Amino acid sequence: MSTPATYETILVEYAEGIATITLNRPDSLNALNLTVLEDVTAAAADADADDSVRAIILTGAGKAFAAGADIKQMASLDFATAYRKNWFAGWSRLSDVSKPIIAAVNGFALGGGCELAMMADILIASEKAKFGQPEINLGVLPGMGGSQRLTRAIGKAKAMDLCLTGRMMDAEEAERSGLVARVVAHDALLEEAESIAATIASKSLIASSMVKEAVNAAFETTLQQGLSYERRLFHSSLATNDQSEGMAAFIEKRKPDFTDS
Ligand code: CO8
Repeated sequence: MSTPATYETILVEYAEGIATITLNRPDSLNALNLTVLEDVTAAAADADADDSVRAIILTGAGKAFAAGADIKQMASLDFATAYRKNWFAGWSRLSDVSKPIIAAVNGFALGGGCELAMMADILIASEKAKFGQPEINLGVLPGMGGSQRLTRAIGKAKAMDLCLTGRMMDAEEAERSGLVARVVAHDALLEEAESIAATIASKSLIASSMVKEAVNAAFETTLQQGLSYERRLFHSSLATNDQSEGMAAFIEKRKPDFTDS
């Protein structure tokens, strides 16, 4: 595999088709500042462009995934600057990544940290994980998608509860609510994330990217538009060598050898 670039606020490792991006500011509970934004989005774009990477894991060092936007940096931010620079809009670059992203939530995922996790495609949580949108305690509101993605993920009742009270929800409640796909023992979190990533990495990259595109389209379209979009993507998949190989392998009772073509 190729060697990833190095960054100030994150660790990046490539191994066996998986890029692991670790938020690495444990002293501030991986609070998200502009450098973190630039580092994470650049590392994710690099991994997306690198042919040796087939899935991406995003996690945090220490006891937090990320405890939100960096309050110390944000405290002096004024309206004019934030508005003119469209402050923190750059996080949307993560949504341009076509390869599947797994958020392995190891601890606190609060405010922008919860919102960052929700930008991933699959969320798995350590039993120690805690989720919340505590911005209201700071006299502000979610600003990186908490009011939108959380509401779509867990519905109005729980989203209002979390955003208006600022309370935290534990991993079990997060799974029950539909925010996370799996909860695992804390020490098994990375292993589980790697196992999911390896499973995805063994598939056709074209098919996994199309799955991601189709599921995400469900949040942007009416049902009829979404069904039509999915059907057209399916039709397109018939033009790939991986479709011929996948179906031939099934009929010949052997493992497919996908070539991402
Ligand atoms: N920003 C900066 N520093 C932080 C943050 C943060 N979000 N969270 C924790 N830290 C720092 C603490 O200040 C402390 O630093 P120091 O040792 O220098 O005092 C260190 O991390 C350890 O934290 P604690 O001592 O507080 O650790 P505890 O285990 O006692 O508490 C908590 C853990 C409960 C997670 C607590 O740290 C906390 O409540 N943190 C803040 C959580 C929060 O309010 N998050 C939301 C921030 S706002 C936001 O995310 C908005 C996103 C949208 C942006 C807008 C886009 C347009």
